[in-house]
Amino acid sequence: MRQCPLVARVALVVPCYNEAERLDATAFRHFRLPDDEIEFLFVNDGSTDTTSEVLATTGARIVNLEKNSGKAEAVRRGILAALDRSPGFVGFWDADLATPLSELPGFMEIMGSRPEIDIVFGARVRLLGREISRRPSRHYVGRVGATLISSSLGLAVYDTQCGAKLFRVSDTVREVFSTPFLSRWIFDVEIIARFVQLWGRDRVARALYEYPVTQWHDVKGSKVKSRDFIRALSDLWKIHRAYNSRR
Ligand SMILES: Nc1nc2c(ncn2[C@@H]2O[C@H](COP(=O)(O)OP(=O)(O)O)[C@@H](O)[C@H]2O)c(=O)[nH]1
Ligand SMILES: [Mg+2]
Repeated sequence: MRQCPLVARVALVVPCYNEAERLDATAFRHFRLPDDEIEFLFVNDGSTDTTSEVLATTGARIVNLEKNSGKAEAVRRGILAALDRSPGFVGFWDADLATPLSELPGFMEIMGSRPEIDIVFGARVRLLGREISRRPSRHYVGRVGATLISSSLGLAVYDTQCGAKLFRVSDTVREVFSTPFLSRWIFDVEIIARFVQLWGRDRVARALYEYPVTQWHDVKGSKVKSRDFIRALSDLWKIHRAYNSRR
């Protein structure tokens, strides 16, 4: 049951790099939360296609980055812009809606009923009765990566790479997003590493909730290539060194 009766304001950042073909502007324009207010903030990350025209039809706030800076920086800049208007919750969501927006009320349900939870990460767990369809190659590579990530962080996190995440706004969130990330590929891991640095591992383990989404599907046109797995491994090592040595 929801503990806080007030209507919350939620700002969701959507990073977009050449998304003209994939972006479903209508889905974003019509989406409403049942109990809360939602504001989308699109970050056009130096797209070279007609993304800016498509984004204009959403009627939402747009942050334009002059040159392509990568998802990590696009999300970070979007979150900082969103925080300017003091929402209660900020998050980010992949433009291809691989996680449909219909999952967001479930994230808010957790935030509303569990005040000790400050971070909700979507998790792609393939269970019967759910619609989680992921290419087998991406699934297995992803599971190897997830296992390495979890042992590097020292946290039993199952899936750091689902593109659907929500945070309860606090000074810690402002600090986590205040400076550029080292990693272009797995900044989601770095987000956790920053929370661990500020709060300690035990508190993060109590404040982070992995929400098993009921629907998730691979959307064609992914910009992630196989060689990015190697880059992700090297980023994981970079994050491990940078944040573990400072702890
Ligand atoms: N800003 C920015 N976003 C990107 C870039 N590459 C991918 N994205 C965004 O990150 C999200 C996920 O990208 P996608 O290619 O679907 O990756 P995948 O789902 O992990 O295979 C989408 O919202 C993309 O627009 C990039 O270079 N810059
Ligand atoms: Mg995708």
